Amino acid sequence: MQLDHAQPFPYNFELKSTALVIIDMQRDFIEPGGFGETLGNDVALLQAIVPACKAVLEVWRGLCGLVVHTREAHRADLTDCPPAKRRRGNPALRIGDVGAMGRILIAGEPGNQIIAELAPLPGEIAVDKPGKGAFYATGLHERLQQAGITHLIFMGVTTEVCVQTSMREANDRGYEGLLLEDCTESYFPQFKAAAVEMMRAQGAIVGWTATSGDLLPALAALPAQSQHC
Ligand code: C5J
Repeated sequence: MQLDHAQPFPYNFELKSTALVIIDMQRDFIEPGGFGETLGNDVALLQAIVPACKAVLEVWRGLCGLVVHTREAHRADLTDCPPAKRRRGNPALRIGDVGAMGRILIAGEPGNQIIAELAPLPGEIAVDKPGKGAFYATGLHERLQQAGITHLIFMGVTTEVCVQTSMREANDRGYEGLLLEDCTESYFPQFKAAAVEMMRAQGAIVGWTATSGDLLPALAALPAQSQHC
């Protein structure tokens, strides 16, 4: 299958060897009252991409494509949280502190759950990642290799932090990555714009970009495949 309008040039992929990777669509970043908002961010910016993400996820599921969800999450005892990460900056709440939705960025806490609209289904891969990238200390690469995955289509938040880091990690591991521009967002629109430009610059030095409006018609033309159902 080819996405003719992908940038900087058409993107080719096969459904059976492609995973949809949804980065950190967790309540604490997306919902009012969560960690993101306590940091002074406007979560409405991130909420705006939920319908587009949901539309892609539903079609992908209908085709039995492999789905990967990530959460930025640490163990309750913080043994996987470098002190430098916890110390950084001057936030009102630090990783592990108790916020409005439980302990900040701690696995299993209410705020650490993926938002209901995109909640993982049984059989989908859900990864707790202690870093910004989806490949650091998660075993994700091994699971994707076992599943025969060579291509990754990315959605999620935030564009210039966990999404960009994950795409760069994937690129260094040999995956062909594509970012859906209308399915990713940042608290800082100028950072999103810069990150998108950076990834596809220099002949797709990190990967490709396209929109859900490019992907969905291409997927609609496909028969369902059973490999990942
Ligand atoms: C951040 C993320 N921004 N998921 N996390 O700390 O991008």
